[in-house]
Amino acid sequence: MTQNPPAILPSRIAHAGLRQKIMSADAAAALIHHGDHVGMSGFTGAGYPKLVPQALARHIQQQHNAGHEFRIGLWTGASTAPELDGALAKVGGMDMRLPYQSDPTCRARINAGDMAYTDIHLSHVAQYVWFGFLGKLNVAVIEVAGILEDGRLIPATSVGNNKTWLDQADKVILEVNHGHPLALEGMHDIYYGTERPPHRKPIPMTDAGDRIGTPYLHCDPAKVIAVVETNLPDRDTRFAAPDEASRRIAGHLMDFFQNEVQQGRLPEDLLPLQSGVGNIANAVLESLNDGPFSGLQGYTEVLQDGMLALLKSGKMRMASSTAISLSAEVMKEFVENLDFYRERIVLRPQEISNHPEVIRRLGLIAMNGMIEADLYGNVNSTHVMGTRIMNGIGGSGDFARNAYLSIFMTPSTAKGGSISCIVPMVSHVDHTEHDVQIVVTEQGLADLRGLSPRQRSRLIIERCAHPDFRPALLDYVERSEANAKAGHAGMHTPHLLEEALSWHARYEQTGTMLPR
Ligand code: 0RQ
Repeated sequence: MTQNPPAILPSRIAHAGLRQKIMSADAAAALIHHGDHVGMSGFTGAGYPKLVPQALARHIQQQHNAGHEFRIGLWTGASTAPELDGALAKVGGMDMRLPYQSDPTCRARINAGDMAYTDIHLSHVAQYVWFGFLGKLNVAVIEVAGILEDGRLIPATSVGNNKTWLDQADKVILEVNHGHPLALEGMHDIYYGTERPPHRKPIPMTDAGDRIGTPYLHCDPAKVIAVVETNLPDRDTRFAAPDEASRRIAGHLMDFFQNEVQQGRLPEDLLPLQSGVGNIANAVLESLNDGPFSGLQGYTEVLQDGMLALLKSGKMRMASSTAISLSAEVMKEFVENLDFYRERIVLRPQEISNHPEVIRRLGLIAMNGMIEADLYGNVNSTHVMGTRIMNGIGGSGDFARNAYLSIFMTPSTAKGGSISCIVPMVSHVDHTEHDVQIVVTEQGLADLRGLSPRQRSRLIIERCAHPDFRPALLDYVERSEANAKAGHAGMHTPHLLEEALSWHARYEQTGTMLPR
């Protein structure tokens, strides 16, 4: 691992020309026009612009009040925060959004049909934009920790798609956040070596900690139309203390990892860990801190409290990510000990943190949440009852498809036990049976590797389904197989087509999936 020495920075905005472009957020927001495609920074509540989006929302509201149409297409790294997605969704200011969101107001708009949402693999976004599949990127709005004398940018707490937005946008607005510690400088690794096919070369990374780029984002100062100064913290990403279900899920995974090590299928320090968003993922990382494994590595897209705790305790020796998304309390610990963490954390563009080539080469253990799995191991991560978006696929597909081990986890029931998260057929498929190796609920863990569909269905029911739903699931399997044996359907993946989604329909009609 080579570290570039931090550059000398006389002030946060050391470039004389860019200092001339400092203006208010309202003045900067007024430079964005109706119909623009706007690429903003931000990944899971980290490193998003805080003032310009809110000023833009005010501007849009004024335009609407005056009877003018005003909507933008908003592209980001991943989810942001109420000051960005929330503010713009509230005023109906977006006609399309990509590639991932988790904001309640934004979600409600999408599900009401008021705005379009393009839910795509996070590793695909940059190349969609390079090749113009999404149209022209008009404006980039990027939060940074500082600007060097020569115009290079010190990234903030996430990198996401910022490199691509800065390269591709016609115009750039920079939000320089004085709240971010300048000691972030040197933590990032921005790789500028990606070529377009057919000229691509291997990404020169063989270890999760390798540094293959530069700590700074490049930006043509001539494209910068505004610089706005802020001093506001990132979203406080709070985690619930692990509940009983999360603890049991984590426990099943620890037993599984230990057995894999004993069988010689995993090394004693495991393999680089990818961990998804949310409380369960965080609880699993907390369990690793109490577990027998050490010398761990992280290769993930979002670094949450649990992973920082592993770095702090020394159980994890390094972590690569594209964003640091912490609770306010743990952020304080991070900032106070930045010299320690700068040696152990690398923040990369999401086209590299989520790159299939690197994920496959490093041999990741990918652990992600899901909404439901079916009897054959297909997984729905995104749609409630098949039609309403929750968040989006995010990076889960990038990791699941290419990892050495792909694990999906959920409590066995949702909504107070009225919904079974193990269903006859998933109501939407994000990860097919071919990309799902381990399914785990608080009930137990099903290792699906090498099993045929009919072997999988019995194991998933026995290990993962809640006892309240097991008899009905088994009954479905037995009747599906009898129907197939009678010649009415195939025996490879037996289903009763008219009944396969009846559990979801029953929930929509009666408020419970439980049979009457
Ligand atoms: O809704 O809060 O209204 O009660 O879904 O569920 O159990 O709190 O779980 O926070 O881990 O989220 C799949 C959404 C799980 C997440 C998902 C309801 C449940 C609750 C949340 P309420 P939990 P989590 C890295 C990788 C896709 C993206 C991804 C996710 C809410 O993990 O978005 O993995 N994954 N990215 O009640 C109806 C069911 C349900 C259900 C749960 N079967 N039916 N509702 N819920 N199961 C990060 C990035 O890519 C950026």
